[in-house]
Amino acid sequence: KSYRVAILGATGAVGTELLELLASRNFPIADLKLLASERSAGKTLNFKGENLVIESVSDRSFENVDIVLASAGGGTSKTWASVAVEKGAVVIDNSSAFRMNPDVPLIVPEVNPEAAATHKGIIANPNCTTILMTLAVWPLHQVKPVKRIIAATYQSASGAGAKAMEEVKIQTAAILQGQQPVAEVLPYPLAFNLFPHNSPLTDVGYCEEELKMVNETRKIFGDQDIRITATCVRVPVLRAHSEAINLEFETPFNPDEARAILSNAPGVKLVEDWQRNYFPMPIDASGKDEVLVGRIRQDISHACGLELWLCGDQIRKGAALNAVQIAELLVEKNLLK
Ligand code: A2P
Ligand code: 11C
Repeated sequence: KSYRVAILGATGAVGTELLELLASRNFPIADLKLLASERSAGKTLNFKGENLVIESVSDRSFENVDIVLASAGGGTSKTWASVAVEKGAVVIDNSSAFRMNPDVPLIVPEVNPEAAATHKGIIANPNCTTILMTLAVWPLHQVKPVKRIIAATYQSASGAGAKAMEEVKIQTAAILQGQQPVAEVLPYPLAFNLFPHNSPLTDVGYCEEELKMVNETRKIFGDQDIRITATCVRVPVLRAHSEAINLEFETPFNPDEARAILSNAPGVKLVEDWQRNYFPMPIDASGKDEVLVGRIRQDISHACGLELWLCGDQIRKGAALNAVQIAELLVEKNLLK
């Protein structure tokens, strides 16, 4: 059996990756529709050697569609997800619009695939930093429950979209030529710089990105008691996010045991060469499906603490790959309408 798929936001950083993944993973496609804003209407994108014409999204876009992969921002998803569901499609939404809605499953296929069975038309793809962190923490949490997570992120430009990636390149070139960098997409120059994450600040002093890590991880783990805090930072890296994670357990967690667990964990690749001081780096994670995890060590400040470091491709596992894996899960479990 094959399916009629639409990509909403096909021209974006995640949209173009979705296109590549649907082709490379041979997703069973009967028909593929590329949707974006009217700015892109009439342009083409290549899929398996064929140039497909991009359409401006409208009511009619979702007729005769089985699966919508949406990655065009929260506002666009809020406008179109219900229209698509009404017309009979299942929407896998990459935005934050529906993630905390109790009727919407929030899924990392390696962690909580069973949640897919409860969907009512919309399934949410978690935030990239959340996805990457859950892949490393969940296998350990299965063996010994994690009490508290303290995360610090080093997030690439890709998290702010294709235009932000382009902006960092232009800023870098400008600085190298002795000119002032111009920031239009991101709030401040990112080249040769970094700044606390650019998502809106909330009244508890955390930015939205930090609270996404807290609330989404609890929902995915099905554990509202787990204590989580995060500091999210944007760094001048193009497309892979890094995270320093401190975990506190009820009882000590031997680093070698954690290493053994993570070397067999789905979606995770252990990268550690203590002799060479070689550990996960964004340039090695870019373009890869796995989240690279390493530098696992005893927290010297806490007997039950464990430190680890990870890097994962934000556009791939942090967004597009996870969404395509959810689509594959729906096919495998026969959960499409
Ligand atoms: P477009 O290229 O036509 O603006 P990114 O996350 O890389 O910035 O990409 C955002 C994606 O969302 C792009 O494909 C963009 O299309 C699409 N998009 C943005 N606003 C809308 C909208 N109002 N309706 C449909 N697609 C949109
Ligand atoms: C970033 N995580 O790196 C963000 C981008 O809720 O899906 C995606 C925001 C989201 O800036």
